[in-house]
Amino acid sequence: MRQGTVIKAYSSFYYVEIGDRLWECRLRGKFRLAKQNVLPGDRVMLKETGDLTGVIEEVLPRTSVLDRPQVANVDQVVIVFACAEPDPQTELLDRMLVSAEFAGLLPVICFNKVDLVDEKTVEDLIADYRRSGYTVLETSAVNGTGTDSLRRCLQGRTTVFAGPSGSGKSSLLNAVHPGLRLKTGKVSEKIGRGRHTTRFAELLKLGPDSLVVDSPGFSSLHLPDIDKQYLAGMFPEFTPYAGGCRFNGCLHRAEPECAVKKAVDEGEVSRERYSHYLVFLEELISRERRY
Ligand SMILES: Nc1nc2c(ncn2[C@@H]2O[C@H](COP(=O)(O)OP(=O)(O)OP(=O)(O)O)[C@@H](O)[C@H]2O)c(=O)[nH]1
Ligand SMILES: [Mg+2]
Ligand SMILES: [Zn+2]
Repeated sequence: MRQGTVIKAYSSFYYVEIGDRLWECRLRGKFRLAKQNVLPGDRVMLKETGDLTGVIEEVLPRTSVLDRPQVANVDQVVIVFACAEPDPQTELLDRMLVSAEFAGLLPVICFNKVDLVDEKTVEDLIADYRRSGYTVLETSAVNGTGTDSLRRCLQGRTTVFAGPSGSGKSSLLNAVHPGLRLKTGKVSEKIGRGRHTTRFAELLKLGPDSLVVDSPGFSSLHLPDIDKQYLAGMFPEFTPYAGGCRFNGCLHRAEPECAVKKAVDEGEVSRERYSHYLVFLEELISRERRY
């Protein structure tokens, strides 16, 4: 048997890299029966069936798995949102931050297309996130702003690029690494959204120990099954206050003497982020009721 890494998967084929050769593989039936997905980034054992063709016999243990986009064994998520065209949806961004945290991945926020808006707009977008302790990059794939910082941030890691269609994920990857020549597509003028140009998640090599996954954009995201008590811990800016609430197990919703709510009222914590927290909390609670 040989060991390799799944680069991409489509229809019922899995492309597995071993050394610098690509093997076209199928899945052993037991995976289909168990409904176990084999994902880009997975390390697998395969049995040779012909010239550069094989059957995947085993998936090796994963260090991480992200649900959307579905990838295995990455250590960082660069969440790309455009400052405009399409307009950024901060609720989706906050969902993605929570999901990255839940998967144990380091999130980096990348506000792209800074060339399309004035400085004040960029600062307003970024302020809440920097204040919350996130790493935030400002980039433009068109004029090169921030591409050096982005390249440095990818160095020595395996990173997945995630975000809405048209935010510029593929364009940014081309900007940091022109050799990739990824396909990009114009944002529709009529509906102001991307055209889903990237169709499959694909693992790409930037250097000997730097890998990235370019992935298809998405516009909605189902939260993972998080215990409602843990949700607040996934909003890092709540942490310094959470211990000061009157009730143990305070969900920072309608409880009296809630230190998190007080911090929101006093402008210490972003009201918008807090309102997203409440939306997510309600989703998790109504999901618990259904089970
Ligand atoms: N003005 C401006 N346009 C950009 C920038 N980055 C990307 N674009 C444009 O935005 C459009 C979408 O870019 P893509 O790179 O295809 O976006 P994507 O996120 O990969 O989209 P999907 O593959 O559909 O998920 C293209 O027309 C790009 O030229 C930028 O920094 N500034
Ligand atoms: Mg793309
Ligand atoms: Zn509270």
